[in-house]
Amino acid sequence: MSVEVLDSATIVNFVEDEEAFNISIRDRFVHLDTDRDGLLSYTELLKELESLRLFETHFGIDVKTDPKELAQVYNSLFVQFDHDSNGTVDLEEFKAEMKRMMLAMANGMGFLPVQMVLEEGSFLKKAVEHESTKLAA
Ligand SMILES: [Ca+2]
Ligand SMILES: [Ca+2]
Repeated sequence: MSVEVLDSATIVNFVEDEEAFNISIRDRFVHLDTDRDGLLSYTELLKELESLRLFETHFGIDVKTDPKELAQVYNSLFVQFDHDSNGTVDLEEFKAEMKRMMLAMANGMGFLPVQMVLEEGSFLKKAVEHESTKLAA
């Protein structure tokens, strides 16, 4: 875990760099697919949804959320990922939905940088790393 500052440009640049984004998506997918069947089950995808911290934080402030409510939201997110409703999320579904979610998140941030606690290997962390390699180059 580390505290990083990110803004909407960091996320948008990352998503729009198709090569870097695709590599990260594949990495993340393989990492989440713990039983290695090439598909993400609800439990497997849940780890990703939790690391995105969509609901626990709001502008860096921890918000307490009812676990029951949270489970419902995660459930409906899973349905959103599972475009063909076959009960699992494949790589293409994962990629399409992650892209959409990241852009929605960037939109919601506006232009103000946000401080967030990020997990190693999580998607937002990758976005921050992507930005710093670009600055170094
Ligand atoms: Ca799996
Ligand atoms: Ca599916």
